[in-house]
Amino acid sequence: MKVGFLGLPGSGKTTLFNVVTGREIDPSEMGRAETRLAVVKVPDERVERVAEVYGSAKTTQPEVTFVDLMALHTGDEHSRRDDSLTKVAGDADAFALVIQGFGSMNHRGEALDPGADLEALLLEMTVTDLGIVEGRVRRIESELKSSRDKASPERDLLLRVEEQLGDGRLVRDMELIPDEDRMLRGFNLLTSKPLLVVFNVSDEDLRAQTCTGACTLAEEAGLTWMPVSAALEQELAELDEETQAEFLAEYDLDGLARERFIRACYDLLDVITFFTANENQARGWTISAGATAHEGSGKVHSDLYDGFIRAEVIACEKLDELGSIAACKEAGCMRLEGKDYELQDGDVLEVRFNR
Ligand SMILES: Nc1nc2c(ncn2[C@@H]2O[C@H](COP(=O)(O)OP(=O)(O)OP(=O)(O)O)[C@@H](O)[C@H]2O)c(=O)[nH]1
Ligand SMILES: [Mg+2]
Repeated sequence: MKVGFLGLPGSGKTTLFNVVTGREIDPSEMGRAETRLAVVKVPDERVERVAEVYGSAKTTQPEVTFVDLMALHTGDEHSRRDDSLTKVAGDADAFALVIQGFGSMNHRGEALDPGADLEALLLEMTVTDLGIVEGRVRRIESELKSSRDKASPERDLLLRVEEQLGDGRLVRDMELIPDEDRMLRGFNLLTSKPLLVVFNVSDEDLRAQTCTGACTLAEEAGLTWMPVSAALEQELAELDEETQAEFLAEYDLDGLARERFIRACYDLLDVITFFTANENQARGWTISAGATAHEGSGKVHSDLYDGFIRAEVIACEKLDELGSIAACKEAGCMRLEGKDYELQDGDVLEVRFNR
């Protein structure tokens, strides 16, 4: 799973990235344009329990990749739009839109207006997508000119996308049939991905768990949002657990920004975790809810995917309760499932496959 951080200049992307990925603060990175990438283990204590039952020598926690992207500049700040952002950001599964809600002025020296910034950011993403779609439509139409066949389902779909974007709506809100969805996926349109709005707010707004003047706007756009204070959390990361707990209690927050953010990404993407284990290693894997045992096996290794016969599946709670594989087999809790079995959160998977 890969989540990209997008935002206007100076909104706090790099600070939040450092908070979420637990990286050291490097002042020379502030305001730098290139993208940074970090893989974060998302500790799931169930991995340890699975390892215990299997006697695994080592454990590997599920991973999420975060990408600190370059700032998006709004319309008049740059002369030429290109698809470079889509190139670096395109393979993200979701975007966190980091909006400045602290201080009294934005990066251009204007009065702070997080709502306007959110609108500007969405508009910029929309315009970027429009550029890609229009370019493709033009190419298809010029190809059609020299061909006898004048029909193109791709062009028809792209024209619908163009209309959606032209109306200021996001591609992810379009109703698409699976074929259309597949056709669009290759374009990696920014507004086709799940979006999480992160308001980087002031102390007062964090206490009130709001972002003055902007939350309703996010809600109207159908977007999930959360308040954080990246600067505060950065300081907090240096302190001991007791002080952190006091802070969370005082602000009535159910976790550090890092935890709340990762949880929100999981919810946004509807992610579940499954496990694999043998005597060498117990490992957690994340996958979209609704994925099949076959798809899960592909996350682990392409050999398992290609040679998939069936999977033995057991809920990790059951494994924990009964204490051994033998006991699980005896109790009949170990199920044989085929390719199309829908993975459940907490499943431990043993794939039988042809080598
Ligand atoms: N008061 C306050 N300042 C913050 C907060 N988050 C970031 N800042 C400050 O805002 C400035 C910009 O923060 P960055 O994290 O570099 O923002 P960015 O979005 O990565 O900026 P660019 O990469 O230049 O677009 C820095 O001076 C930060 O210290 C916050 O929550 N509160
Ligand atoms: Mg930055």
